[in-house]
Amino acid sequence: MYQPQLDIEQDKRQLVMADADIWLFHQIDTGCRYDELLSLLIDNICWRQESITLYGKTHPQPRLSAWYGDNDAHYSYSGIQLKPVPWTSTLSDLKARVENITGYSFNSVLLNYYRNHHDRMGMHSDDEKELGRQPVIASLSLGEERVFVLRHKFRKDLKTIKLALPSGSLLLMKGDTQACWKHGINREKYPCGARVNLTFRRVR
Ligand SMILES: O=C(O)CCC(=O)C(=O)O
Ligand SMILES: [Mn+2]
Repeated sequence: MYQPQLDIEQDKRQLVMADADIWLFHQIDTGCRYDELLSLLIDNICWRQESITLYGKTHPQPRLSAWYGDNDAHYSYSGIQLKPVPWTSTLSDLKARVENITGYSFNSVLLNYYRNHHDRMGMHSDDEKELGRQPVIASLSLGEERVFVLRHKFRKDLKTIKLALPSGSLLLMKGDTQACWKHGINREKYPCGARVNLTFRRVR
């Protein structure tokens, strides 16, 4: 497992990588216990299973997802058009906490629900034009620890990075990260519990 280098500040670490600007905050204050927040989100978010078309074939996505945000924060990826569901009090409270910690402001959040070890997310970059150049994405993980994989798009000499994302961690990706790296969540070999991930974004 890749060990990120410690930054001088106690609560966050910077990943030392070429062509990326990634920070990991441990155990952020979410205002309530992580397991309670996880159950609340699993029970109350309007989860959907979208279908994606790859090479002319349509498949259900191997996870559930939901898009919340300001009215005008429309987003599309892999041919899926997303109209935001309005902020709930839980999500706008989490957004304010994440903004406070990171110093960036967001107008939307994509939530992903990995129900078990089969659920996953393929390698991709969050580089849609709505996110602008050098998007800033803050990714909060709750529940089962899963492995976040990062692979450079062009440099074959750089090793694939595997980073464990524990419950309550916040991963901040900015700078050239999306332009130069792909990331994803692999399926796990052995059964595991549920995980919810929230990626706060700013859509233009
Ligand atoms: O679940 C994760 O940690 C990754 C989520 C992600 O990459 C995304 O929503 O674009
Ligand atoms: Mn992503």
